[in-house]
Amino acid sequence: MIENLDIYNFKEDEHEDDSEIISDLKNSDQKRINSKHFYDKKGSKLFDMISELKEYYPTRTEIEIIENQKYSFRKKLPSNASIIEFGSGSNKKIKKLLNALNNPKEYISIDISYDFLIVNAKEIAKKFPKVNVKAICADLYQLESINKIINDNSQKIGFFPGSTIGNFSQNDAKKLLIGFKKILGKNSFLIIGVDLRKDKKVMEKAYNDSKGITAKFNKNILKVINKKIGSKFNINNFEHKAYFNEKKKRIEMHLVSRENQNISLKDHDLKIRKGESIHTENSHKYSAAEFEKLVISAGYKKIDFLTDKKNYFGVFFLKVVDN
Ligand code: AVJ
Repeated sequence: MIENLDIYNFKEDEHEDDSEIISDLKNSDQKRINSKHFYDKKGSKLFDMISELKEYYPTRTEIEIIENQKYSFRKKLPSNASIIEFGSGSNKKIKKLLNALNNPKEYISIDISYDFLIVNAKEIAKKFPKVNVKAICADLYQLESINKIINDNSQKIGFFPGSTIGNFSQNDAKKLLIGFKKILGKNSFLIIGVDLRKDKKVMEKAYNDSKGITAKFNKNILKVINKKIGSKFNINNFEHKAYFNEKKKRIEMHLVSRENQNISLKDHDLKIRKGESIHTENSHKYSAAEFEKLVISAGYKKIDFLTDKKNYFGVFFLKVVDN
C-alpha cells in the first residue's frame, strides 16, 4: 500500500477492439493496425530502449529542453497545481517537471499500458510523498471517464510530451486538443512536445536504428495482435520498413510481407501478397509555425515556444483560451 497513490482502470473490455482490428487488417485500400496496440509490456520496454538509442533524438532532446528551461517553468506555472500527464510512458520527463514546479499538489498519470503505468506511478508516489498520485489506465479517447476523477477546484497543468500528438492525423490531433480542454478547464496550461521537421536523413535514421530495436518494436505489434484476437501472424515473414512520406509530412512505419501469405485471424482468413504492407504507425513532423496554427485553432494561446540548438524538437507552453 502506498498512501499517496490511487489506481483506476478504465481499459475497455478486452475484446471490444477485436472487430475494429479485423476490419483494419482487411481494409482494401491499405491494411493497417492502430499504433495504440504497440504498447503491451514488451512493446513499452522496447520503446524505452528506442528512447535511449543514439539515432532516436526526440526523447533526449525533449528532456534537455525541459532541464534547460526549468526556472522558466517554475516562474510561469502556478504553485499547488494538479499535473495531468496524457500517455505517460517513461518517468524521466515528469520527474524533471515535478522538481521544477512549486509545491505540486497532485499528479494524474494516464496511460494505456497497465503494467508500465503502475510501476511508474509507484515510483513517483514514493519519490514525491507530498504529491497525491492518481494512475488512470485508459485510452486517450476516454475523456469522459477520465473527467469523472478529476476535481474542479485545482489549477491544472496538462503535460503531453514525447510527440505522441504526432501519431494522430491533424484532424484527430485537433479533436484531441479540444478534448483536453474539457479535462483541464479554465485558467489552465498545456505543455506539449512535438517533433519538428528536419533533414529527412536524420528523421529516417531515428526509425531505422542500426541495432534493429525499432524493427523489433514494429514486429512486436503482430505478437500483441496474435494474443489479442488469436491470429497466427509469423513475425519472421515480415520486414520492418520506415520512411518519410514527403507529401503527408510524416514518418510511416510498415510491416512488409516477405511472401504471399494466408494468415488465420481465428474466424477469418487474411490474404497478403508478397511486398504488400500492413501500415502500423504515422509520426507527423511539424514546423513550429504549422503546429502553432494547429493549437490556436483548437483554442489555446501560445505563451512560449522552447527548442534546442538544432531546432530538432519543440516544446509549446500553452494556455487555454477562456471564453
Ligand atoms: C512515442 C509515438 C512518439 O512516433 O516517434 C518510436 C513511437 N515509433 N519509434 C514516435 C516510435 C517508432 C514514438 N512516439
